[in-house]
Amino acid sequence: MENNSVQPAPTPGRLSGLLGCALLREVLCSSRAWVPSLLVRPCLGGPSWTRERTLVAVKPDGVQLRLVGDVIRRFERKGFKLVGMKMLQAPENVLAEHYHDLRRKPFYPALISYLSSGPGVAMVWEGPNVVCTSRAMIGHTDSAEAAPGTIRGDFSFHISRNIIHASDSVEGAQREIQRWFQSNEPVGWADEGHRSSLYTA
Ligand code: IDP
Ligand code: MG
Repeated sequence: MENNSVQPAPTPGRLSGLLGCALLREVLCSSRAWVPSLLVRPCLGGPSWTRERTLVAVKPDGVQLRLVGDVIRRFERKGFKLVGMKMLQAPENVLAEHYHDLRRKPFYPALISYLSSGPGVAMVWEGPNVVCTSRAMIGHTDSAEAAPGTIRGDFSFHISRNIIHASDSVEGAQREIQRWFQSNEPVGWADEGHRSSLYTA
């Protein structure tokens, strides 16, 4: 039987596919100014197993739709580690601080009203490249454009009710975790499973 284990050498067509993939990763994860609303942490190059934490929050519409479990399940199945979680009715002043950059947008009053309309669930997730990966998992801000398979793509159809928040940069994640959690609330725990070597490399 033929041995298929050797990868074929890049042909021009295959090379352009690889470049396309690299370009997509660059668009999703680069810090360039032309994609400010996406991600600012490069996924390409650099240390692969940087330990990171990010803030993920199921918004009030996600709680109403009983999606908290689905969100947790997706992040756990991905292999990320849940180190903090609480349900809270977000105070308007903290929401105003959180969305300070959007304060002049026409939708801002409705956004604050929607997010303070009921309880949400704030979580801290830890893992290699968790900031970048969680942005990919939640999908495009505009649910109408979010790909199937992403959380917003699967559970929401409108930008004004897009189910979930995730920090968009490592620095932003640190600020947001401090905003929504006391310093002693996230709990680090030893990972003794098969992924432990990835977290400590
Ligand atoms: P993100 O949540 O994907 O990071 P941002 O641009 O930071 O997107 O916007 C924060 C939130 O503001 C969005 O998740 C969404 O709830 C809301 N939002 C953003 N743009 C619009 C809009 O055009 N109409 C209504 N709500 C919006
Ligand atoms: Mg944002």
